[in-house]
Amino acid sequence: MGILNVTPDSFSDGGRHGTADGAIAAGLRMFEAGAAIVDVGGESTRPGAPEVSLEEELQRTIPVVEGLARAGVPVSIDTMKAGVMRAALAAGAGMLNDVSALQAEAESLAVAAGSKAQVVLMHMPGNPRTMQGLAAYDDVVGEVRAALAARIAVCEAAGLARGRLIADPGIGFGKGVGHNLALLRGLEAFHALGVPLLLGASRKSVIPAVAGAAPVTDRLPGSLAIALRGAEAGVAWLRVHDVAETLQALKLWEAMRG
Ligand code: 7PJ
Repeated sequence: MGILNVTPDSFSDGGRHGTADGAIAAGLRMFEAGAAIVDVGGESTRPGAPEVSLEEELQRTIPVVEGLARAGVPVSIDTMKAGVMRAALAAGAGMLNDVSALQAEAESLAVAAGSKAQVVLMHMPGNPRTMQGLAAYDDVVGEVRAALAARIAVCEAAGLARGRLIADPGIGFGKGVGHNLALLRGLEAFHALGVPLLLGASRKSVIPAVAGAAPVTDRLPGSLAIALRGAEAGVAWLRVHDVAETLQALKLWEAMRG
């Protein structure tokens, strides 16, 4: 999954894609580099980021979703807003990626259930403004897994077939360095959820926390190390900024596995 941020304030590539056409071209390049899907996001979820209005988020994302879908690129929409989900589905998105696991807005569950889209349920305590104050766990793997299992049950009860669900431990969302590392160490435990897993750690702060200060654009080596850990653990989806580089690493990893 290639990350396509269409926000002016995203932490790792904020403002790189000034226009819809520029963003569509960047998404096409990711697809051509081998991304199976392009994840379009119009709201920064970095800790403390300002809220974005529905109008603003629609304006940022929908022309890009439409352009990519029209070009035959599979599209995921990274949003916590039911209105953005609805518009993105109409514009051709095939996957809903909600870092609140369909909890931020009451209608999101029904929008997802009423669609045919795949749905990524990510773990985040609270919301992007409160999550870092909620980074407290006795057993982070067990607690995150239990929370995801509860969301899967809610989705199934709402008519969302389990076969459409993907679970994600939410690296960096309401977690400290030790929690992130414990989740990465314990990824295999999440297979008990019975759905494919997604891992998003590309350029995240766990990398400088372990390896020493590095600006976001200098975190490719750490991002690749985590991607390979995800592959080893049998994660189905890797959400990454650097598609070609990640695929090169994965191909070598696979060829050496025997
Ligand atoms: C994630 C996400 C993630 C899923 C972001 C960033 C921050 N969606 N959206 N998983 N992270 N499913 O790109 O670093 O880890 S936004």
